[in-house]
Amino acid sequence: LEVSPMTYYFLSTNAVPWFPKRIKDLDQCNFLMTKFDPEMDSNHPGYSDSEYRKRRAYISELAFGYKQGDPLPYVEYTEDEVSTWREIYLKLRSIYPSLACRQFLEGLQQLETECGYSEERIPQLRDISAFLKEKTGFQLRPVAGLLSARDFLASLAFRVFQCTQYIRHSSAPMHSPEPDCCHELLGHIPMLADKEFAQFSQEIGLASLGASEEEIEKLSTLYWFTVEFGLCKQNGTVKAYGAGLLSSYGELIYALSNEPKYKPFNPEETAVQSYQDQTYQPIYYVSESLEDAKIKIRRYAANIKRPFAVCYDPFTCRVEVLDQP
Ligand code: HBI
Ligand code: FE
Repeated sequence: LEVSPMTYYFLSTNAVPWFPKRIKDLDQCNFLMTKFDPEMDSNHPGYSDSEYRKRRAYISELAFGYKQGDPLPYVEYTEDEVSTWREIYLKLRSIYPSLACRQFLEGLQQLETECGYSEERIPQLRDISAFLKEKTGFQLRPVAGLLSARDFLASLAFRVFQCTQYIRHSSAPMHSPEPDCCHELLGHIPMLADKEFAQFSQEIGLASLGASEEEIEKLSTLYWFTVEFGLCKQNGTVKAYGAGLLSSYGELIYALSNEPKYKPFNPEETAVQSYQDQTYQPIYYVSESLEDAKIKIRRYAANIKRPFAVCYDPFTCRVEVLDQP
């Protein structure tokens, strides 16, 4: 795992790593990973497209300049960008009814009627954030790319979802090696409109605060096999609730094709399963229901050893740190 200089300092002195206590502290949770950056990675589909890189640099600046409480940046998307979005939206929309879980379909439906989701335009983070705030208390914050697991998970403790605002390169509309607005807006946002799922996400976040590097690695693996690639049973069939699946036409079909391997979701086992992010997953974890996944994650989190306990106060948006009895 790549860690920020601050985290490295705390870990090397055996201290509890710094973590955000107030929502404003999320301005400090901005350590980006270099993996998949179109400026650094010659395999990135946008690597040799200078126009694309200029566009990405512009949208990155909006995220770098953002401070908690600022209005979310508005991006005027180009024809080319909207056409990439349209292609993805229409393709995925056609298979959601048979493959996505109920909570996702309900969320998407609401986003279509209340938030302007359609193939015609890329929805704005500002509108989505206001919508989510009313539904589940989640809010968005713009981010320039792939964040460190520690910083990404910490924001979930405050019901803040770090959201990229750029779109993938038009030469590869069906696959993106890094998160982009199609992944966030189609994969994650509909699920975050569900109360139970919002709570599930926040609990993973709270469990990560001040955790050791080993625990962060395990929590991010759990996150990977649930929030990103999770399957769950519903009315006797298996449906997708993971955002990595719900934003990838090819992998969504593959994941439910009976071709890959399936295992029942069990946090202790799932947390140490190896995974890769270059191609489809060879294995998926299936939970009995979303509620069951939430209960199991909660039990797992309660067993993580930390010399303190944390408690979120929604009135002040602060994390209270308590001595472990
Ligand atoms: N950063 N911007 C961004 N978006 C994500 O979805 C994301 C991330 N960093 C880490 C991460 N997801 C997870 O894979 C876990 O490591 C927490
Ligand atoms: Fe994601």
